[in-house]
Amino acid sequence: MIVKKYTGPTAYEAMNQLKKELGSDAVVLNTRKVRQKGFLGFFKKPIVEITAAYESKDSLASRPHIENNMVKVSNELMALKTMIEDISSTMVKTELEIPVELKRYHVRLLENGVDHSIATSILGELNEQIDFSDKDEQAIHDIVKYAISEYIGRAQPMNIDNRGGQKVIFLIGPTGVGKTTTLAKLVAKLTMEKKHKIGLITSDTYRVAAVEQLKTYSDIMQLPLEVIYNSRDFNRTLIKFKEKDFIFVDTAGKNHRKVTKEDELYEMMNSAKNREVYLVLSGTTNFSVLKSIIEQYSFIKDYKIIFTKMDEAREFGNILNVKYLTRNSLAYMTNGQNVPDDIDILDRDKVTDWLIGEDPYERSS
Ligand SMILES: Nc1nc2c(ncn2[C@@H]2O[C@H](COP(=O)(O)OP(=O)(O)OP(=O)(O)O)[C@@H](O)[C@H]2O)c(=O)[nH]1
Ligand SMILES: [Mg+2]
Repeated sequence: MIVKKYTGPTAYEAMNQLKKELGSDAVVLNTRKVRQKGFLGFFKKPIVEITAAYESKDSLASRPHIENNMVKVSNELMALKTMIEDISSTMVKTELEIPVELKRYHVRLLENGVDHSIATSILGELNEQIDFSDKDEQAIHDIVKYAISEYIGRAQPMNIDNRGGQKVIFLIGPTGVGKTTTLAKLVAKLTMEKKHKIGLITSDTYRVAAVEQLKTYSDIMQLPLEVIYNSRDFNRTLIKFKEKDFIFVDTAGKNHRKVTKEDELYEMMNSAKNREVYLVLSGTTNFSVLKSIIEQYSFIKDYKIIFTKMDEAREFGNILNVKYLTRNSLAYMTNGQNVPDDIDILDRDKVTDWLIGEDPYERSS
């Protein structure tokens, strides 16, 4: 049996070519649209590829048990067909098509720092669901905007309803991303409500200055601060703080490549029953590093995400990139060094506008 591929601008033309060469006995195994190869192929119209199998007359005649062989061939064909269907179904997924109506959104997402495969997969999947060819500009814009904002999801800030008992809040993440500053912002905002009892813990004993840094904030806000060195200290401090509604735990920044679930920090985290964990990521970190950070922290399932230093970030695409990859909720965005003002609950509509807006730099005005 021989398997051959025929391509043409349309299925009709590919089929004609096939019939001319193989005759009408050939069996069509699969028909699919493919992109032309090479970089420029992405911009060209897809072509149709037909895969056909046929048995050459000579070989059939020369076999002694033709009937048996036909059964065998037919079984083989079935197996081959299944195999090719499997291959082509995975190929279609990676070759999602961006229709001309969505091209400009694709370009904008890329310009705004959304990863190529993520942008392609979001818009390509949208195109598989919705026919854009009969829609006007406004309708297309609304659909794309809605889709992106669904991917970003509703922000999940700190739940300050603590009827479920004392809440322990951990800020974790790489070095220097703004964990301590962000913690101070969150605590200061909560203190302003004047109705919660708050305790602070730092497990960052790695740097002398780190304890000092949090001590300064705890003095200003008149909140107790405990320094802990291990999980035994942590449990003791929880007991000491048993009257508190909220306990905030600042942790030492760690090179993400050295993060493991055996670290004592995670033992502590697991011993707090009612906890909220925030993974703090900087808006200035590039996507390939962010990818390896989220990979490294993936053993923690329930963390929410805070993006810091958005005032220094050039693009906002990483918000969508990280959300798309982790599926974890986004919570806050920080945009400056001022405690407590420079923090906001992540605004999905604003982020969506930045991602598909005409001018990515408009946001800074
Ligand atoms: N521009 C800008 N700077 C920020 C922001 N948040 C924090 N910073 C600055 O980033 C620097 C590091 O902040 P820290 O809060 O000490 O960071 P950290 O994650 O606690 O650092 P380590 O504990 O050493 O891992 C400080 O100079 C902060 O003022 C922000 O939203 N925007
Ligand atoms: Mg710190």
